Amino acid sequence: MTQRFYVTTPIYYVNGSPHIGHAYTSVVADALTRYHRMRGDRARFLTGTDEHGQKIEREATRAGVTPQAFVDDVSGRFRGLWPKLGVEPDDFIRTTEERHVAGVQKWWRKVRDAGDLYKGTYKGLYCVACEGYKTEKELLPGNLCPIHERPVETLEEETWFFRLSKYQEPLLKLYAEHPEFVLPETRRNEIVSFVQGGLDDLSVSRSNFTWGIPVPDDPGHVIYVWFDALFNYLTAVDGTPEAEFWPPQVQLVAKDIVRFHAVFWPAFLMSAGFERDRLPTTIWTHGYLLSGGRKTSKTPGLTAVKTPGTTDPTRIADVLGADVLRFYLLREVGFGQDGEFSIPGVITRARAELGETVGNLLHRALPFVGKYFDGRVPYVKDEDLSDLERTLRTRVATLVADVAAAWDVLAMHRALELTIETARTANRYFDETAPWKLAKSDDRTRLGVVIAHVLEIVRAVAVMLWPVTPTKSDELRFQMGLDPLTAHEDADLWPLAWGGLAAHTVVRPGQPVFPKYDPATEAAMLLSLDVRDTEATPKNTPKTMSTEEKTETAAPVVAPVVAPIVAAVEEAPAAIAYDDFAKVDLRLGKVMTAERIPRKDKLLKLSVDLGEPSGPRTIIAGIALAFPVVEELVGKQVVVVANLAPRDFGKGLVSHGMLLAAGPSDSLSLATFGKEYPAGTRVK
Ligand code: ME8
Repeated sequence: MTQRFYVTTPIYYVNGSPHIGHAYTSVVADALTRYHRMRGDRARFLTGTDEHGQKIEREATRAGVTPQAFVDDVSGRFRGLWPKLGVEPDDFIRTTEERHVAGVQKWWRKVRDAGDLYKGTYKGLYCVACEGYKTEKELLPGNLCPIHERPVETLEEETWFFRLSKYQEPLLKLYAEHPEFVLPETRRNEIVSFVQGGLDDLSVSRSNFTWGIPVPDDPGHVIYVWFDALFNYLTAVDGTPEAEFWPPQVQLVAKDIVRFHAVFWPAFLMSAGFERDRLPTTIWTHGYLLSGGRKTSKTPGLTAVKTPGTTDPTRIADVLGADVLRFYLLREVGFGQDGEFSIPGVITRARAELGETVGNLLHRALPFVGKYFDGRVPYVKDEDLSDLERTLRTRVATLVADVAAAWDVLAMHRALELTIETARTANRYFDETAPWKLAKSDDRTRLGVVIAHVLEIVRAVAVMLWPVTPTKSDELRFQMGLDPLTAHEDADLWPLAWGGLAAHTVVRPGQPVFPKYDPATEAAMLLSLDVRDTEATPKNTPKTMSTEEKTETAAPVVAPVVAPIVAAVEEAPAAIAYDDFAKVDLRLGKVMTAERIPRKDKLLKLSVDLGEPSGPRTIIAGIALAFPVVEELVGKQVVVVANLAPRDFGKGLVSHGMLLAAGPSDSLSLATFGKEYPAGTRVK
């Protein structure tokens, strides 16, 4: 049955050019939209640009142009990027558009009429880079914003306040009754503990600059940029709770702005009269793409620290190809986790999984069709199937269902892993059945069975890859004699049934679908993307064919090696006996609370549940620089050295354990497992 699917990305600030972090969220939204469309759903994908506020006004002044000229230029760069990445939003909203300005003023009046706006004076701290209010508690030493690491400003101005405090209980009820409202769970825990900590009323107008939407009936004020921006999701779908595409099923955000989306946004909507079933279904928070260990960012000073290459998505897509980049973004980083973006990594993935596994499968099979079956997909009778084919079909059917199930819960990395596993399964079947030997033995029936099965699996894989690599999937389909995949409402194109590639279809063999990366081309690619610091070290052993297969097919399959960035190797400590290792009691714990310690800028005080009857332990951990937003830690599963002697940090601070972590102190990651286990589980 056709379902409605409305997905949004944040609308991006136009204070600088788009980078790979923006590309990431938009590629995810595009892939999800394509997935839903190919399942027969009625889908809508919205993105756009956030163009008001003090930050933009200042950037325009710095550039010596009017704010309007400034935002027109930068917004155009975002809009121009999407076609280069194969990203096809249904709408691109700009907050300076009349439809949005009128919509926001309408919703302001609704909120005002509900009695939730009142005038007062705001006195406090503000980070212009976040366009967000800060409390002293959350600042880094030196009065720095924990997200942007830049000094905050002190504001004192007349303002309209929104009665956010009134929504504390309704919000907590929302999170309790609809745990799917904030995903993943760790983010929900953070948000719940933030709201439980108490909500202050929120200043929602500014009066000391003018680049914003005027407050209705109060011309001295402009609407706070987040009140303005969040309503874009509504104003873009014609602005009523009843609109066809309202509410959104998935609102994608990175963790820096989850609080705006999971706390302010539903509170604004409730105030404007939206019932629970008219609120967004899920605010889905993903992690950061890191470059050189830091979040990729428009703010100078936060980008690459070494030379891991450009973060300009246009340049990367121009050199490596949009589909290959899209595949990497969704495959490499577990959705919800942080991940280092690596240009050599894009090439490695593309070569090993798209080229050597998927492309190779097609180019291994097609020559047999030309040589022995008159260029047509062989006809297979049921009675010619062996147990091998029956097992293969069952395995593929399971994988196809599992891939869909992973897409349905936004586990795209897993969906792609299983998609590639489907191709691997077929490659193994090909090796096992050795069609080049069957060709020699003149067993045309058996040869036909094998080749038809391999091609059918390539078809299934191409379909499952289509949301991510639409162009390459259609190229695979073209060589198999199929038309480009075209989604229709009500038509589920997922390869659930065997046999989508009809017998006698005329194949159209051509060049390898995925690029070949010979060492010289690859080195040139890396250099043109500013990646230095590399060593030409072979990483993967290329897949080779037996000599017999080679002579049979003469198909191009041997892919050359990539030059990965090689991490510095530290000298290994001396070996220890197993008994020595066994003395270390490693346990899984769950972080219950996390707080900064005054005047200790590197340390955090955590209480960690190890499932002990005595209750959670206090652990003092030197991880503060990597977790500017301490709430992020709450709910996290961590690995604890549980039998370390207590360590006294003075002033009553005693640590009863140590966390395992890796990486530089300002971007370290905590050791964890892909799955949740009960607190206290032994790590062995
Ligand atoms: O916050 N890794 O705009 P923004 C992953 N205008 N995603 C990243 C990223 C990174 N390194 N860098 C950026 C704003 N993003 C507001 C939003 S919505 C009503 C207003 C992505 O230009 C990610 O989606 O700072 C993040 O939430 C968004 O860009 C922030 O974009």
